[in-house]
Amino acid sequence: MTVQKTLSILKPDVTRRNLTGKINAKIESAGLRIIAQKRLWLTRAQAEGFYAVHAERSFFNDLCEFMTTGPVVVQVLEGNDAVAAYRDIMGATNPANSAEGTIRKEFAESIEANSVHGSDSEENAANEIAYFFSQTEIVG
Ligand code: IDP
Ligand code: MG
Repeated sequence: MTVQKTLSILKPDVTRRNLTGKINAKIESAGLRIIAQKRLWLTRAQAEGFYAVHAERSFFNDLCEFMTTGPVVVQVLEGNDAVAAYRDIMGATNPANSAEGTIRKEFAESIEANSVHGSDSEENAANEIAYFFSQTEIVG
């Protein structure tokens, strides 16, 4: 096991339904520590930049639109194998396929409005963290 950091985003469907605390409780119950956190209203350019790897996907425009419909909460999570650990508690992208007890199973509204983002590799985590946070904002 290695201590890792990962980038989490609580998406606009979470802030709209006032579920920030409920999701944070699930994150902390899983042993992950929230070592940086801020609430932002992403611009279209910020959303497009963040999801640039998906630029060719059919859902890219809708996704960027959705991500700017309200505030998000961006977070840095730290813990043992944090990248995989967070992906585990997030559940599958499509909540119809998410396992019981996962965040998306419990809270996601749809495959698009699926409540949370989590980095999918340690390398992407480092890039995604740097996209939103400066080193001085991360307090482990
Ligand atoms: P992930 O968030 O589970 O890593 P990705 O494939 O990286 O899933 O997709 C990024 C985000 O794009 C998803 O979380 C979801 O919000 C949205 N998305 C993915 N696939 C679809 C789709 O088929 N239709 C609509 N939105 C999608
Ligand atoms: Mg992804």
